[in-house]
Amino acid sequence: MEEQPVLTGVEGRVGTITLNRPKQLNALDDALMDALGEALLRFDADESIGAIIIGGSEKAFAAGADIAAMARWSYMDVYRRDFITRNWDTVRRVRKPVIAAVAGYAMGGGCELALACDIVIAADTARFALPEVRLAMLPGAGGTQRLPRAIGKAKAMDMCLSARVLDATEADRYGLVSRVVPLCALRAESMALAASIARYSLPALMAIKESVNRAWESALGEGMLFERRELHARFASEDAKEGMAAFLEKRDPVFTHR
Ligand code: DAK
Repeated sequence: MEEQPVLTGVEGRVGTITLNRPKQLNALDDALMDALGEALLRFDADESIGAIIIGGSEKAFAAGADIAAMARWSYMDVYRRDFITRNWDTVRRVRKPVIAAVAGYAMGGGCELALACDIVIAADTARFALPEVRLAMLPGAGGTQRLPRAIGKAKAMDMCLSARVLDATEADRYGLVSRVVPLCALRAESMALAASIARYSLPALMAIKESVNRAWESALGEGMLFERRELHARFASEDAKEGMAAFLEKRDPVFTHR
């Protein structure tokens, strides 16, 4: 029987997605990206899910776009099929928090996929690089755009132009990842973080995610205005009333995600 390119699971309010082409180091081909997008959208639509984790194997989160597939394509193939935009951008449509749990290689498109997630937890074995220049390609799934915003122009240029590989400690120092944990703790730490996030009010999480992304993608004035409107909108939320009442009554809040 053919292997599923991604495996999914549910633990409490957390949806897990595991990239599953271990022999190809989770190289991202169309079948995998289609399946990943489908799983992300399914969890995003599922009322019982509050946060999503994307992980890979111990050796590789993902070693990039599938070079064997790309080697066969012409300009017309990728233009007409809208390569990348068609199925790689799905992660950007997800409104719930998405955590990348990265062990081993996060190369090229694998690094870009991690960058497109909201939080990156790296095992101490994680290795990040945008080595497309070695193929005479370029990081075309957001690498030249998200990386400078995440770690600054100088370091992004260094990574994109020299194919330099960052270890987990450097990636942490540069702000590419949120935390580094021992490999043996990656799964448990990612799950604990996701579960703690998923306990909060879902509309509040979605509003926070949207506001932070607005900061990332717009000028400060625009972002501040957006944040203010999102804050005002919290006053229409049942959970916000409950959260404040619970604080004043010195008890735990019971959120209904409304
Ligand atoms: N694609 C296909 N197969 C891959 C692969 C990849 N990216 N990475 C590894 N594999 C396969 C290998 O071919 C090998 O297969 P077999 O020979 O066993 O059949 C198997 O996985 C194990 O790999 P290695 O034998 O190489 O394993 P090592 O431990 O020795 O080395 C490595 C691990 C990660 C250092 C090495 O595999 C490596 O350098 N892989 C390639 C990394 C890379 O260059 N990644 C960037 C891919 S390019 C675009 C938008 C986006 C992109 C491009 C265009 N446009 C909008 C136009 C994005 C491009 C990329 O991501």
